[in-house]
Amino acid sequence: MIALRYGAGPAGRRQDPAMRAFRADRFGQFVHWGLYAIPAGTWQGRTIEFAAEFLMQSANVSREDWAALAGDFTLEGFDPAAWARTAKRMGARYVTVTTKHHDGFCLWPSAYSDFTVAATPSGRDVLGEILDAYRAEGLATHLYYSVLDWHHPDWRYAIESDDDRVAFDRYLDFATNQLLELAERYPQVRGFWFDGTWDESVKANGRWTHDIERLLKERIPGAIVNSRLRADDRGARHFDSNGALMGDYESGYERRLPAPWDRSVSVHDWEACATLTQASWGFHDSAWAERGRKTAAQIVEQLAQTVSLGGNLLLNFGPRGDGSLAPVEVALADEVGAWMAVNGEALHDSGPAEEWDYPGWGFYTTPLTATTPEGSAGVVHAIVTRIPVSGILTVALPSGVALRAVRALADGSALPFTPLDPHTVQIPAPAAAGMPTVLALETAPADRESGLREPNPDVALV
Ligand code: JFZ
Repeated sequence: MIALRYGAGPAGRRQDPAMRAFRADRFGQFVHWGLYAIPAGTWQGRTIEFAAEFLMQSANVSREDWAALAGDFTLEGFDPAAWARTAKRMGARYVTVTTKHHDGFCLWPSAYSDFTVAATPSGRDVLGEILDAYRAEGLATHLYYSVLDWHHPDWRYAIESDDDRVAFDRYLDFATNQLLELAERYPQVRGFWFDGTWDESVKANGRWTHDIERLLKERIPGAIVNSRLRADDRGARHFDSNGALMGDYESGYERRLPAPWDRSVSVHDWEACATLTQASWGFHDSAWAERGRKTAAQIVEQLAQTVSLGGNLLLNFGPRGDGSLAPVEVALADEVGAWMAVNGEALHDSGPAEEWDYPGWGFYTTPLTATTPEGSAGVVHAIVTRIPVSGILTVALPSGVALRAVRALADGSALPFTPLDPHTVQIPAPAAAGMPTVLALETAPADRESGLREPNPDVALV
């Protein structure tokens, strides 16, 4: 054990009500909205095939030219109630909103910056309106904050001189002030999602990442903070130099997921984030961004994979420059939502079905409350995402578990199944329907000694 002052706390996995609620929510909406939504990936006629929120950097735009976009932030189509209803219909239970992205523009009228919504034509507290709208729909709210800041003169990528150190200390004070300001203005938020913390300057300030997490939790008891904020005394990120997770949940899975069979991730809480387009978080108005746009079936499959491994999925939306959602994103949300309305029970309030091995044709989940010390009892949901060519779903039952019934979650109808031996069952695969099918596997404890075992001594038995 390396002695660390700014490493992980001793507490381990949180079990308080806020954390349990976050864990049970499983599905959140990420919202990336800022000035970058106005040029939407194109600067002076040149479309840059890179994330829209990076355009200031990728198109080499000066601070002044970028700041001038604030004059076009007119909110003509801004309807946060419509965003919130869309998220709710989709089945998202919380939202994480960008308060300030790398370009430094603040969606709230911060007293510590002149580059905020206060300097736009409406002058409105856009962030406050968004948070109110989501809360009115019953969704929990989290705040995204980029520590990296291309606008602030004191930001440094690395500390290479005393001047850098003095400037960056001023920068960290500024960030502290802004974060405490956010906590004071929006005390109902459930958590903070930090980003832009990968540079040497931040890694050399593990103490700040440690202290700001503590401060925010003092101001908002129960606040949930992602691991991406954190660095330890030695600059280790996410996990401290002893391998312990910092922050409340791991947030490193970005546009990728752990392998379906990799149960090791479920030892801690985690949240993956995903784009709807191939690779842009902010609205990118181009054929490039449309390439690889995800379908509802892909989203549901990712969500099922995530929940089966004990994680949450934060699915990103990039509202347009006028503040309206792109119709294609609303349509996607509604398609996912139509499926979730029928099958969401298999994902919300659910987690890994421990001891049920990855079957290859889909994912197993079980209600969080149904997990007993002996393993899962009651019901296991099988989310069928890949129908075998054979038309047969083979289910390997954990030892001590018997299958009583198989039902289609959608209509409750009972499906036939054939026990092959006490540990293996075959179910006729559902017909391809364009979207995953959920089967509710109703289980009961089995007599562990019952049933004949394979007599061949060359077969390894477990
Ligand atoms: C960051 C941002 O730069 C991006 O604009 C967006 O906000 C996203 C959610 O977060 O992008 C990252 C951060 C981390 C990785 C990749 C992109 N990563 O760890 O692979």
